[in-house]
Amino acid sequence: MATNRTFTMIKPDAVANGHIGAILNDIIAGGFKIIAMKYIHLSRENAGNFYAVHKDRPFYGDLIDFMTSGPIVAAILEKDNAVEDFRKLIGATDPSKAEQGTIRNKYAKSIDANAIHGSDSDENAEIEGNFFFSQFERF
Ligand code: FUP
Repeated sequence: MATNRTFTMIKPDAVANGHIGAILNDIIAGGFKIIAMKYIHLSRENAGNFYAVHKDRPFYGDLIDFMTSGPIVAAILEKDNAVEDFRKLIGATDPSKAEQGTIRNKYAKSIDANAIHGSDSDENAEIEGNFFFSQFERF
């Protein structure tokens, strides 16, 4: 079932490389409305909790190191069919496989430093948005 909200993070590599503005432009040009947004530096505890689903994967330690290496931009986005359409806009997890013109194709360098996150299901969009934003901030 399509819902109208998804959750995203502009990751530390894209922030450090000066791509926040360009990525937000792409998101807005893609038809998404920004519902909530914050610029924060994740603690190891917060990053560990956010990525708990990956804790047994071989890349988990590197993922936490990377996601705490600098600030990120977290946001809730609204559009019809938001989860699926946003995954299309950002492209494949591995930027070398991401379609031309997608955010990862344009701004990501590797599968770990891949510029941006997008929720993979309506359920996770809700969980991830709630992780970063209080009810008051989500209006
Ligand atoms: P995605 O949903 O596209 O963000 O991808 P996954 O949920 O599979 O992976 C979450 C994050 O783990 C990725 F953004 C980057 C990291 N990752 C790696 O570092 N190596 C991998 O082989 C796969 C994922």
